[in-house]
Amino acid sequence: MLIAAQPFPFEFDLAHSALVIIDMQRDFIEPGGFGESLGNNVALLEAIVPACQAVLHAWRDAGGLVVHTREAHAADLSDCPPAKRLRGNPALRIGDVGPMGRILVAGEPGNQIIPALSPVAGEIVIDKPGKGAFYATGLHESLQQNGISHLVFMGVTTEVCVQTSMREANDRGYDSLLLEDCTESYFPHFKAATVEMLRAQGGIIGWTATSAPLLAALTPSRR
Ligand code: TIU
Repeated sequence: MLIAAQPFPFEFDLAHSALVIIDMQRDFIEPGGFGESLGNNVALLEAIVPACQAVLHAWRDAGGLVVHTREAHAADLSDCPPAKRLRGNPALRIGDVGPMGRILVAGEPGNQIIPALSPVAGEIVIDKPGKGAFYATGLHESLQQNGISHLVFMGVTTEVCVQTSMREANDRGYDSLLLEDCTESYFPHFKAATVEMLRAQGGIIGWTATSAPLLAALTPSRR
C-alpha cells in the first residue's frame, strides 16, 4: 500500500505493519486522572477519539496487527523512578489515590484504555513504565516475532509518549508514520511543532499523514 504522506508517500505492507495506539487511557483523557493532576485541560484530547476509532476498526477489519500501550506502574511503584514521581508540584503524584483510583497504577480504573478503543482478543497490550513504548517492555521482541517493520502511530500526547516512542522505533530500524488527526497534545503548538520536526530533514524520524488516505487504502470499497 502507498499512501499520501509528508515528506513523501509512505509505502507499507499490512502483513509487516502494526498500528500502535499510545496511552489512550482514562488517566490522560478523562477529568480526575494523571493528565489533569499535572494541571492540564484534558478536554482537547477527547476530540480525537472518533478518528482513532475509525482507523482502529478499519485496521482490525483488514487483519492488521494492533498494539495498545498504557503508561502503567506496578502497585508497589518499584518500576517508577523517584525522579518521575517527585518531579514538580502536582496535585496528585503517581501512586496517590485520585478520583479514578491510584494515579498511573496498573489495574486501577483510571489506568484503563478508554472503552471506545478497548483492545480485543489477539491484540498486544503493553504496560510501560516510561514515556517511550520500547523502554523496559517486550515491544521490540513482540514486533520482531510478528515480522513487523512498519509502524502506524496514534495516541497521546503527541510530544511526550508518542514522539518518544517514534524516536525509539526509529533507532530500532522501524519505518514509522504518525496520523496527525489521531494524536493530540494538551498544548496545540507542541503538537504542531512535533509533527513538523518528525518529518523534517527528509523524514528524520518518520512520516506524517492524515487518516483519510490510510482509511481509503484499508477499505478499497470506500474509494
Ligand atoms: N502518555 C503520555 O504522553 N504521558 C504523559 O505524561 N504526557 C504528558 O503530556 N504529560
